[in-house]
Amino acid sequence: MNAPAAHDHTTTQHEVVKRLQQDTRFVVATHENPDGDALGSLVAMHALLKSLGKEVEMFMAARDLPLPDEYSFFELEDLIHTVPEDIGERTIVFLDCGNIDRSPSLVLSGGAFLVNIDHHHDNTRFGTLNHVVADASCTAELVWEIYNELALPFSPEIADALYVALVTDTGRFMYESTGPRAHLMAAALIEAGVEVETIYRRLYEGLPLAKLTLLAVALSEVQRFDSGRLTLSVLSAGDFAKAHADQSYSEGVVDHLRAVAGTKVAALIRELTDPDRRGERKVSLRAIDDDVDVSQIARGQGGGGHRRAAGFSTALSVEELITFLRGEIAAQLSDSTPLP
Ligand SMILES: [Mn+2]
Repeated sequence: MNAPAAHDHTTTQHEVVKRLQQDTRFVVATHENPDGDALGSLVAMHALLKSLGKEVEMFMAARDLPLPDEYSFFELEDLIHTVPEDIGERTIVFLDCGNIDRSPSLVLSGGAFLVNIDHHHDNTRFGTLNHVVADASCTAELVWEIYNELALPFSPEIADALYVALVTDTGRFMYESTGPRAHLMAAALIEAGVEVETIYRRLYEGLPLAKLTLLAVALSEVQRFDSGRLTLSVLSAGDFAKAHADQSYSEGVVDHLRAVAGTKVAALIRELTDPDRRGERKVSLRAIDDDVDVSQIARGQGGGGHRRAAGFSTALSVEELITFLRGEIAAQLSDSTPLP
């Protein structure tokens, strides 16, 4: 049996490769609150450009640092927090960014050329060149394929970065997005030296006690609506303070909510604690199947994401949010599942 073909996106991939080869100065950037895929893709693309002999800097907002503990091993080289003076002459490579508004690097849109490499189906195609592959398991899969096209070797550190992106974005190879390419990529990376168990420990063990405390609070405040089809929890700024928890410690909480029987949509509402974002809340949404498209709900509030995993920020109160979410779910399910 032949190996499954690469995605049918070879044209844009060639165009990306041409750009990377021909241009000389770059900035690489990703979305705010970067996750494993964002960071792994960023680090791997930075290294790729370096190995092509390019001048490249990595843009990340100061407020996204320090990175969450599980990602603290990522080495962020050539890191900048402000827009370089010569931005108008640089090519910007955006990674894993569905929507330019989700990126604090919005200001970077003054670049000479924007390359947009992503796998969000609702990507707004804000780039000059858009390499958007909705059925890729992660953005890092696309970066890995670019390495392959260029026949560039990568260091064990880059293999680790790509593997972390792959494992986290596929829910450890369990989400719907996990295709044959994801497993081929994993095999190649393990052959390149990834130590699977080391990565497992970095990502999922050695967690700060405060993270467990915060999870306990979230689980003790679970609420269910409409016969349980909406399962949600709320974390206030006070909950974070009491648990001595960073905002990033809430990562993964929503997956516990999704797992409850009868749930169609799980939501975690958390109040932001940054002084400059007081009163704002972040909402993480998960759907258990295709009956509800949570990215559509998120877009209604200026956010976005995948059909089964999406999010948005809002100034709405908790009560308003719950009303909004129940209404959106009811609207999407109106044909098949009328409210009792
Ligand atoms: Mn991703």
